[in-house]
Amino acid sequence: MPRSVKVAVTGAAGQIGYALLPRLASGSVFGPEVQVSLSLLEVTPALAALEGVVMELDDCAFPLLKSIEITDDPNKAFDGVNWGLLVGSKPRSKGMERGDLIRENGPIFVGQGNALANAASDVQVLVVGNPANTNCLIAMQNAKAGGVPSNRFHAMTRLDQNRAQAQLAKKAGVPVAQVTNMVIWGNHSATQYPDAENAKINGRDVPDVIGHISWLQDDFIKVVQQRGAEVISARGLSSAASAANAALDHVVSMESITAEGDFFSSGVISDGSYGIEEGLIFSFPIRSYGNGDWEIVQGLDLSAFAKEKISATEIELQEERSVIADLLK
Ligand code: NAX
Repeated sequence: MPRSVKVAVTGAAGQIGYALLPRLASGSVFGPEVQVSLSLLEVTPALAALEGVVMELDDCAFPLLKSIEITDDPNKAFDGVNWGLLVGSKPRSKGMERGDLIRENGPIFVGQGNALANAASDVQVLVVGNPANTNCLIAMQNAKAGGVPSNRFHAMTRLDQNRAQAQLAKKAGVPVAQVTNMVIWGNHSATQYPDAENAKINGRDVPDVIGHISWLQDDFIKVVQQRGAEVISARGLSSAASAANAALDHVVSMESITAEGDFFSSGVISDGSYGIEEGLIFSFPIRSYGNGDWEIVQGLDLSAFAKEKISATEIELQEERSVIADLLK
């Protein structure tokens, strides 16, 4: 019998959901031997639209798609799941401050954190919905009481990593696959620090290959930090295909053992590595063991420039946490 995996996707009727679900169901993520059951969560008013997405998934006739359930109840959505992709959250509306968005979306992740107690014992969670790091912190803290280990929670910074790799590849005129060891430090926000100093192109240090240090310390960082806003201004909608792709890249990385010497970026609970306050959800370079466990890669050199950037993003995360302190158990 083929192995099977049950995946919950929240906000499944949204635009990232639309790009994510066919690829999950097609077998391109878990491989040709693994059947996929989808458990899709939406708010009640979006269930009708979600039915339409389910019709389309049916019409794809994916041989590996075992079942699809839809619900507006988080307790049902997370029942027995091996993966929880927490995409759903309210978008930032016109004139809304970041603090308002944090307050608006925080309670969603209290409820979903509690409901994750119903998940399978090997559950892994990826929070995509913004503000991703702080939402992840809320879900992680609230899931603790239900026995879900804190190391199962990740906030997505893989899109930022992919964006940074793409920019470096363009600048160096090399295929993107040659850009490795790309770490995004900190928050998935405009304070994130994409670290070119530790990245490699074909195994060589990026500053040695590109040489243009002022570009690396200025334009490169700004382009990566502002890429989401740039996509919105061009498309009129936020990144969806690339966000879905990054979420699936994260799943594939976590389901595999990271190659010796390599790492990828993910927002995980800080253990104090690199001087970051313990307990924050902070994006670090991590290596996966392929079974849900991971480690933060130690020993990367950080210049004074890098330390200053990393400190700024840590302070932003501490401030975000203070806005939702009452939601942390
Ligand atoms: P959409 O507005 O298209 O979809 C969001 C969906 O979530 C909607 O269908 C909505 O009904 C649903 N939803 C809202 N509250 C919910 C709840 N309590 N339970 C279940 N579903 C709920 O947004 P989309 O473009 O799909 O983006 C989703 C989230 O990803 C947003 O918060 C967005 O800011 C965030 N992003 C995060 C990225 C990252 O790199 N971490 C990048 C892309 C994206 O901007």
